[in-house]
Amino acid sequence: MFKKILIANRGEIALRVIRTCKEMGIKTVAVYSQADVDAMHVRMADESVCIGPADSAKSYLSIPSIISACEITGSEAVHPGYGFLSENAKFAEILGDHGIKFIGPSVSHINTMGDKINAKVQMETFNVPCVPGSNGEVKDVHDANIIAKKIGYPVLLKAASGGGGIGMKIVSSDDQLETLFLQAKSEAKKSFNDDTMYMEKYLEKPRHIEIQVFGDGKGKAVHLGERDCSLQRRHQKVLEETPSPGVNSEEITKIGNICSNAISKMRYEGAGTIEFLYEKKKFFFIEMNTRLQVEHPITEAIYGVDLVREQIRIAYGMGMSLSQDTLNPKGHAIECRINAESLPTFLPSPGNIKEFHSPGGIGIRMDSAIYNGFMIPPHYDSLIGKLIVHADSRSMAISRLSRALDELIIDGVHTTVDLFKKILDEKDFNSGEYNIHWLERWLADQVK
Ligand code: MV4
Repeated sequence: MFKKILIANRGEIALRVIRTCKEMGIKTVAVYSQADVDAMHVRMADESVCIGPADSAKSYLSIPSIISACEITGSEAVHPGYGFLSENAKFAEILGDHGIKFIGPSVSHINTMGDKINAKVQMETFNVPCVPGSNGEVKDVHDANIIAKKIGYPVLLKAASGGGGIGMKIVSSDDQLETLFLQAKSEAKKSFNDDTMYMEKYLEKPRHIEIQVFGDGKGKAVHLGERDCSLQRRHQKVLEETPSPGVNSEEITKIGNICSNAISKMRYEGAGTIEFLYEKKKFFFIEMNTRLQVEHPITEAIYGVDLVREQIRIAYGMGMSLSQDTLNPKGHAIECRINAESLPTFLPSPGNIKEFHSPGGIGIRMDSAIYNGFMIPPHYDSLIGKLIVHADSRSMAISRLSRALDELIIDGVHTTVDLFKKILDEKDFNSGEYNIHWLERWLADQVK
């Protein structure tokens, strides 16, 4: 087994990976920017290396700095976490060139799934249901007109190098098409330095359901059920849960097996998430993520697995310890992403944590890297903790979550904790009848 792993990330996910490494007897190296000198992941790691100034571009996104930290410490592998360089094929490739194992899928799979057009082509070859669309690039306005007429309005323009909603444009009629197509193309060029566009039928009221998959890189693959991520604000997930209250287990088994079959045929290595929209009892593939997701703990809760442990084992070349016939989900899990943001504006609220008390008790997990006296830096995303609850049923998970939120104390900065207390009281949330638009509409009603 690896003797030393470098975690190329910060905050709660760095801590989360360090915890599993320690349990596996693996030494850990933390990297940190000058703004993270007092961060908990630095304190928890066996060794730490300052890799640059607060600016991510010169620290957490600096491939040379991270490679140097690997060389200095003799790290044999790198866990990238999520965000930062976790889906950067160049980073994975350069690590490989230096004989350092990137804990994740192959460079070619990262590249394929990073191009949303190629991702769809790949999934279609394995009969994964996709959103009807252009089946490839939409080259110009003339092309766009023909394809939109074939698909039928409303259509959605998307950037091939996009993801997470950046660069998307909804087109409701052909008189809007030319303007929006040219706008989308120039925004994509600016954001991704790639203006390749594609088009899909716009699904009006879907749920966002993602399937967790895992492969050994040699043809073995499993799925670990779904996560319902429909409660989003401006393409930022706010609350996730599993099982989804809007999909029955037979449908999940069916789509899960389609996904694990695709992963097997691809010889995909490691953890992956296949994202779908779900509408009128049908799944439509939109994207695949080749990283461990923020919301992975709810899957770990109901399956009783440690996905980071599995990632490290596979990266080291050990066989899959996961097998579909022993993966049996139990109960219901919900995750709240707690941000240092003030309500109702959601403006970031960095500052000093005067008091932090984490909830406890049966079925409670709090993944966070804050502590009493910690100064939340303004340079990074505002996620300061993930509260995950697990219980035998959805209604019990909701009441456990309500109790845990009441116990949670974070004083000194504004947080989004109160948002969750209100959501839990909502009829639509309790009935599970929500789609990807519900939260933003509900928030708009709150400020009327
Ligand atoms: C869509 C869609 C409707 N129809 N594609 C948003 C980010 C990226 N994951 C894809 N997204 C969407 N793609 C078609 N053909 C609606 C969205 C979307 C969305 C998807 C999931 C969760 C929240 C969302 C919020 C706005 C739009």
